[in-house]
Amino acid sequence: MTARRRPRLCPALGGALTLVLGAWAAWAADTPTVTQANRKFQPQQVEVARGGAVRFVNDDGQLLHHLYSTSPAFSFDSGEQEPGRIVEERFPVAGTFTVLCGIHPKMRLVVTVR
Ligand SMILES: [Cu+2]
Repeated sequence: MTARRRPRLCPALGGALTLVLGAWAAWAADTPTVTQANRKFQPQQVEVARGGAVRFVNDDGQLLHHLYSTSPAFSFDSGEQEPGRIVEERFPVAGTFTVLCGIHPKMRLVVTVR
C-alpha cells in the first residue's frame, strides 16, 4: 500500500494567488453599483477614484436603457442596455461627470472622480 500524496500548492503560487484575490477584492469594493429601476438611477450620485469603474445594473423590468456621458474631458456611450444587463464603465479622468440615459431624458447620475 502506498501513502497517498496530498496535492500541495507551491508557496509562491499561493502567494501570487493571494495577491491577485486581494487586488480583486479591493477593486470590487471600490466599484460602486448603480441600479436603474423605475426610470431612475439609484443612487443618483457616486464617487470613484480616478481609473475606477462604476457598475450599472439594469433592473427595470423589460425597459431598455442607454447610458452616455459627454464632456470635453471624457465621454462614453454604452449602446442599448437590455433588461438585466450589467455595464461597467471606467472613469480615467478626474472631475464631475453627468451620466444620462438616451431613452429616458429625466434619468441623471452625477459621478465624481477623485
Ligand atoms: Cu433609461
